Amino acid sequence: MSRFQHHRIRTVNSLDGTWDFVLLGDVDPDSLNIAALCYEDRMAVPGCFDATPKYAGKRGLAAYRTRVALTDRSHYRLVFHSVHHWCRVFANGQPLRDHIGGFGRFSVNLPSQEPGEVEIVVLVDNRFNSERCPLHIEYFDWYQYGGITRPVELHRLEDLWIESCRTVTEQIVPPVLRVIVDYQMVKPIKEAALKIVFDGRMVLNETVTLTGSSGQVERLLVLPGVALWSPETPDLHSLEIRLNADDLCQRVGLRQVRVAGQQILLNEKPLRLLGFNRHEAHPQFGHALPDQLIAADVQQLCDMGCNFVRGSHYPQDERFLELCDEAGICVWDEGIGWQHTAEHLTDERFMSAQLNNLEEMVRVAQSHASVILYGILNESMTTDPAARRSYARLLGRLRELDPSRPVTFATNHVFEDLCLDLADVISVNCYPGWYHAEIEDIPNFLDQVVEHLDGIGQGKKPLILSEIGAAAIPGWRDWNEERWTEQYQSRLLETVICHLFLTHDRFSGLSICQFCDTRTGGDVKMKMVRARGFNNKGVVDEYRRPKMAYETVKRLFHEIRFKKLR
Ligand code: ADA
Repeated sequence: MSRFQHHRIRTVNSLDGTWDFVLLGDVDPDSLNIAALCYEDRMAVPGCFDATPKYAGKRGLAAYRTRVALTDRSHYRLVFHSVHHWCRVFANGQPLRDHIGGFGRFSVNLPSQEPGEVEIVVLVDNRFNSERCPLHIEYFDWYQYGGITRPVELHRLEDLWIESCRTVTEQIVPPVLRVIVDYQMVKPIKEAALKIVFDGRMVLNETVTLTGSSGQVERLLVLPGVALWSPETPDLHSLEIRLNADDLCQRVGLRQVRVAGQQILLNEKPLRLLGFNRHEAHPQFGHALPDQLIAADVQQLCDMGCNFVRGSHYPQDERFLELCDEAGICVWDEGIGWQHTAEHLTDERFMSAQLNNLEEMVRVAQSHASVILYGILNESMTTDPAARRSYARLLGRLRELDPSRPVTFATNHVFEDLCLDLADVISVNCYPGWYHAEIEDIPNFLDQVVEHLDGIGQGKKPLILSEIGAAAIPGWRDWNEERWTEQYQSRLLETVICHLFLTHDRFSGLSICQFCDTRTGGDVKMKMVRARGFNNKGVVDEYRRPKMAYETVKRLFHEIRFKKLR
């Protein structure tokens, strides 16, 4: 699925292409006879059926079908990089697993069978149903498309295979890399040959003892002279793991990220993060962005001088993370969430879906140098004492899954928030100059945020302005330069950037809301404040055509990053 090849030995077949398709509508998946389905249409995979003209805006249960050829009696596994919102996977009519939530990678092992053709059916449900899929709720301020939205692969597995590999830079001088290999097996194997090849050179070749049907092998690699990764010099190295007849190839950027006082340090140097909130959305592709568009987004981000993206508000596509690794763009990867109530946060079904979503996010993000920060639950009810336990639980789980990256959450009520002490980095969303006050009031408002944090004892942590912005209708320029004009948006962002980075030095980062315009979901009330049915706070429109603010941000980010102006 990626530009980078993850397996040289293991056979991986892409199942992307055009699958049989039928939109069944308001049907209960449990009462469906899938053998009787009649596939009257074809649909692209990856793709969002409700972003195509024929099915635009439609919600319901859909069925996708394809056939795969199994060439021998090995073990086979389907890997789905994301399906929205809920799905059930069948092989030859047999249900194999359900999955909750889009934007997450999951796999399905096929039952062992004779070589031959297997019919794969995926029931996909893009309706809002909190019983079945509590992660996707109708009121979110982005349109939640349905379909098989990221690539699908068929993996042929040996009796023993590498499940995943996590790398952690333990030390930077000289560089020391911890390599943690998770394996699984289907037949008892006591010993295996483990080989590690780094930048084409064999650095480890030994026999390892294996226990149980799954386990972990951990080794430290001392790598003197190996160049480190940073936004300025995004050096990547190849790491190839071989365990008996299976392999996994990754690209590794050696870098350490940690929080020290008010700073986020990357390789012990303070980061100043300049960038955007980015949605994976496009009117024609929905969430299923094609390679060309993902690459074009990265081009535009680089052109503006960005070194930071907040993945708003869900885990980003691995193809995007790979390009960020290459481009030196730091990423805040975030679990799915948008303005959850205390009721959600205290609902065990919601919490367990969240925990699963975070696990899936970390499994993908952990091997990407670009991911420097994890976030949860955008703008949820952190003013309610009942939320604290859930925040502590989710942030705690993230730290357990990956202790090498700091954790945060974006609050939209910083002055009343009860959970700030739980985060490593304080992240504040606010809209002075847009939803309240005027552009001239922005510096004072931001100073009040800083004072407040100092006052409540949270001033000794790094601070990110995780959202701020103004909507501009693409092409709308007007003499009065009022709200909704391109001029107003440009002036607001100029005021913010100058105050944060040319006048002050308190903020570690800024992610402007937002990179591109996005179709909104939500109710009538939401649609009434979203002209065209879009959140228009992008500096490029939904087709990525630049607005006036694009040039303004570009000029300022370049001055700050490359001319080192203060
Ligand atoms: C919130 C939210 C964003 C967006 C923004 C806005 O801060 O986190 O997703 O909806 O508001 O544009 O109002």
